[in-house]
Amino acid sequence: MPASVENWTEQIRAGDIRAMSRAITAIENGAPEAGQILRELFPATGNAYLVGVTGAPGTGKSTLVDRLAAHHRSRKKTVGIIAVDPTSTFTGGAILGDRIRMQGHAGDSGIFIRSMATRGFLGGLARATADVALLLDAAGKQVVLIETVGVGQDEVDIVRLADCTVVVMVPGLGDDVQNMKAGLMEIGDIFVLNKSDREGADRLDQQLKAMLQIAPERDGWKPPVIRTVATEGKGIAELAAAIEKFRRHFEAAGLRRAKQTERWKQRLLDLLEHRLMARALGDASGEASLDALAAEVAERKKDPYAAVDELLRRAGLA
Ligand SMILES: Nc1nc2c(ncn2[C@@H]2O[C@H](COP(=O)(O)OP(=O)(O)OP(=O)(O)O)[C@@H](O)[C@H]2O)c(=O)[nH]1
Ligand SMILES: [Mg+2]
Repeated sequence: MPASVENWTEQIRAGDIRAMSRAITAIENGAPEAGQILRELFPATGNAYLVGVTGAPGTGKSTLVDRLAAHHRSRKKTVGIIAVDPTSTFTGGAILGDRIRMQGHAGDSGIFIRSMATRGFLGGLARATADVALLLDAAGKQVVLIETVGVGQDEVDIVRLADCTVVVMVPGLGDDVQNMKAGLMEIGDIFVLNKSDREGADRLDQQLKAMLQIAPERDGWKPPVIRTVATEGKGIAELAAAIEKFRRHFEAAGLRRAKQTERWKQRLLDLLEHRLMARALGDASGEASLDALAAEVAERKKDPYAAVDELLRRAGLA
């Protein structure tokens, strides 16, 4: 291992912000150093508690994450925040708003905030997010909060990384529990009814609770509904307490290891898939040859099975 990488990982472990930022950029770009660094860091991971915060756009996820972070900081816990936007292909726009909102933490070295968006045609945002979470873990962040929008496959994959998933809902979006995406109900360990200062909060509260009543219990845990007004910091302590209760429930029931094994199984599959794809298509000419083959298939000049055989052969995999 080059001395520079060794140095770099030491700086990350010490929580050096510049070293961490550079490593995250390397992860996002799929640079070879990223793999080396993550290998070096891995033995130092496994201590952070990962909380996923998801929900429809504008429900107040960033505000909640910001308040939760402040809650932990007031208890001297170090915090990492990853704001993931699968709908954006570059960092900016709405995410920039998050940065500005979170500037209240500027100058606090106990908190590290990073936005991530999709890069490259091989995708892999969930994989990059998982790697960044490992990096924050190795850097000693005790709580890692991962904010992600919506319920697409990317988001579900991202949420799967978390030890605890918080689903955020608000009254008056017209998305009554009935026509809410089923996916959200299934992934939530805790439901937050944010903007509970707004009209319709009681009704949504009742609907949610009725729905959760009939939902099958998972591992002896009944997801609670926590009412918050994130902008005013109301309900934040209750939310933090619910997350803590969930953590202890899993530890007491001895389920944490089983859940982690399942999580690593998913990650290994994801890493394998990515490695194989990268081998078949990874270099600069990869996307071009994929486009060319796709065009041939679309024109019925070639069948898709032969096209994949060709890709595998070129990569020396068949
Ligand atoms: N009335 C009220 N407004 C809130 C509350 N929480 C957040 N907001 C406002 O709702 C708007 C969206 O909040 P964000 O925290 O950016 O929501 P988000 O879910 O992160 O948004 P995206 O990341 O764009 O999906 C902002 O104007 C907040 O000030 C709340 O509890 N009550
Ligand atoms: Mg946000």
